[in-house]
Amino acid sequence: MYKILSALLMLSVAYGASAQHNIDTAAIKADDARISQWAATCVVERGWIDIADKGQGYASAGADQNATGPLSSTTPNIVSLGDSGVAVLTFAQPIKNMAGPDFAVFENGFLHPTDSGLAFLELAFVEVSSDGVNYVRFPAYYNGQDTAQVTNFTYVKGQDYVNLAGRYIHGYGTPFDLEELSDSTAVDINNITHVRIVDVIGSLDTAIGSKDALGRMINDPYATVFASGGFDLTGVAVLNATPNAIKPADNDHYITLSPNPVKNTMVIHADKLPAFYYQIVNINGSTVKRGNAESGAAVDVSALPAGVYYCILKYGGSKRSIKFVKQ
Ligand SMILES: [Ca+2]
Ligand SMILES: [Ca+2]
Repeated sequence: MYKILSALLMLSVAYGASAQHNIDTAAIKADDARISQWAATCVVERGWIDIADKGQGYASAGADQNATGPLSSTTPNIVSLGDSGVAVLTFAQPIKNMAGPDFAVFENGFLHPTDSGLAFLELAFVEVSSDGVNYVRFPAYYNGQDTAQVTNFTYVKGQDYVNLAGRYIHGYGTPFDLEELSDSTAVDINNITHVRIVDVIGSLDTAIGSKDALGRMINDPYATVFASGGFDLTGVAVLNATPNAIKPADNDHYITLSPNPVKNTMVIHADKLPAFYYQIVNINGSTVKRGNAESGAAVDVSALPAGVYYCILKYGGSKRSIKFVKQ
């Protein structure tokens, strides 16, 4: 206990007060109304208690099935991955790329006792596959300091970790948007069958540590010499921002938005459709505007905050989603 308290004191001096709370609007709460399913199966290949001292064996806390089904509402139900450990999860229904984030990964991090801008977090890479063989990793970025090793007593800022699971505390999932992988030919982002979670080896030693998408060392707690070392997976939730699957592009109904990016007024061109219903959804999956329209309709978007949106058009039982940027 003394050790923990002195570590806290040291850290609060080093970091000072943090303005931004660990939990922001992008975090996915475990009871989010958009959650349509949780992982059905989980198989873990445990990593090392300490990758630099393999004689200590593998992490062993928790059981694989602790990561399936909804999050436990009481104590975190974990399975620990250990250094470089891997979890592969499958789902009753394939995950599709819908408007906004498509799934969220939960870990058991916790807040600093007095500074809600800091938290103890353990991070993991996230990869997806459409066949269980070929995986594509979400590009991960670490923007924090890389001079002092983050240890088992260090609290960090979650916003320094981008596209890394575990960036939020227990009960709040890190969102992942398949749209970000739309250029990848190795997976079908409308048919994701497997999600793979890979523990970040937090060591700043370039010989053993994990690197981000730009080749930078990721500073994550190391060494964590326990049976519960490494990323502690608690669950993976699939989000379903809109009730039905969006059909792939339909050549019979060529639809465009202009201008894109847009400042004030956006025109929806859909010459081959007599009429349609449109819905503008923000990156969090919330509908910000909707209505019935015909091709050439001008939609006033001047009041929307700048950012990425999706315009969803529904017609004759079909649906089409087009991304646009509001300036
Ligand atoms: Ca998406
Ligand atoms: Ca780790």
